[in-house]
Amino acid sequence: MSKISLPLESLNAVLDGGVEDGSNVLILADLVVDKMKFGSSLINYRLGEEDNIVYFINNKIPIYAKKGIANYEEKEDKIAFIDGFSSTIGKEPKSEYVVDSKLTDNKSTYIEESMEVVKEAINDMEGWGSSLIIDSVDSWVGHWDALEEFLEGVKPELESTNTVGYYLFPNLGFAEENGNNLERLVDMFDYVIHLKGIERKGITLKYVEVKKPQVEEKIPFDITPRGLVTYIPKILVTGPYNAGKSTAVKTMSDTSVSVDRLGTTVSLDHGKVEKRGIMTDVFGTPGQERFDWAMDFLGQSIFGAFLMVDSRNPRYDRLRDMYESLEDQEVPTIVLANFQNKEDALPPETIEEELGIETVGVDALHGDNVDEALDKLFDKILDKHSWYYT
Ligand SMILES: Nc1nc2c(ncn2[C@@H]2O[C@H](COP(=O)(O)OP(=O)(O)OP(=O)(O)O)[C@@H](O)[C@H]2O)c(=O)[nH]1
Ligand SMILES: [Mg+2]
Repeated sequence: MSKISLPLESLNAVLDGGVEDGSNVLILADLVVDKMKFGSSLINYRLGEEDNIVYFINNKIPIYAKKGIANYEEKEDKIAFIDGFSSTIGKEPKSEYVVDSKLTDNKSTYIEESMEVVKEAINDMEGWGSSLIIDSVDSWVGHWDALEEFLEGVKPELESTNTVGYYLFPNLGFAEENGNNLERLVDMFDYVIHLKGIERKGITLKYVEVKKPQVEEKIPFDITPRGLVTYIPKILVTGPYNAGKSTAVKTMSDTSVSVDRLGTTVSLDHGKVEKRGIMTDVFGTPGQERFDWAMDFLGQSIFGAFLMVDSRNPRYDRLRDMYESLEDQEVPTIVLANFQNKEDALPPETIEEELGIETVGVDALHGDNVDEALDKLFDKILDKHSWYYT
């Protein structure tokens, strides 16, 4: 048995590398999560890992699903579509594999035939190591016995061909405590991965909860055109006037925007950062006290913060005030001791001692140590962020 990786690094990390070969994986997606995009990301990723794909579609005609697959033309011979839908709407199916029964007829007959076609398609795939995608389980709701038979019937095929079966299922109201049906589903699968979404102060937080095996850690994520990333919605760069906040936002970001007048920030800096499979939005506040409203406004639902210091002249009192409000909200914070390229800069150790907050020395203008500081803050945030969701 070997582990098959999924398109999200931190998810693989909590699963010790991914899911077992030959297993059945239920992917339960809350409605705020675009299940279709998740499915495409999974397929694109597994194609990149040289998998063959058997893609069973029973909720749209396959042509719509093809659109989500990157380099479809190039990979065409690696993907077998099973059209489980056209017959239902009376359309001529064009795929290699077809389920003739209609979804609207006897469900058990439909599911049974689907199983036979899936088995055939898996066995036809050349080479070893594949992914089976079932999109979607929702039309089988209530037909739990038939679903169970399907899973059991397909399982030996998965195992003998080193294939993982992924079953996509929109969460149409299986609330957490909604007992029996969910429990039964969880029993049937080897893995249950719940893609959740909650609304927090105007931000939709999406995160992965692994229900089976039960994993405590939650993984915030987002779906980008290039695939899945761990997503941290808001990191703040704050600190006194002229400490180098705007410079730091610019240096650490792939793309950024600042609104400055006569060299001082009058609105928020905003940058997008993507590294180590983690994406985040970074916001820099204006440093002058007359702009403290920006902090009040941004200070809600911050995931982490950099407190920027001019190491030649740390304004400790102002910094302590600023830190207090972050501390109240238990925001993971790192002090950036900036201007380390200047002779008269105090060393980060001195500042850390004075403030009692983890401090990293940086030169924001030239980017020295900025990546390291980001890594540290990411780790701090991901270590403790599970409480955001409770
Ligand atoms: N030499 C050097 N110059 C820096 C460094 N960081 C920032 N600067 C310069 O310091 C000046 C102020 O930097 P900003 O990034 O605008 O400071 P800020 O904290 O955003 O300022 P406000 O928004 O007005 O509070 C700019 O001229 C930067 O180029 C650094 O590490 N080394
Ligand atoms: Mg600024």
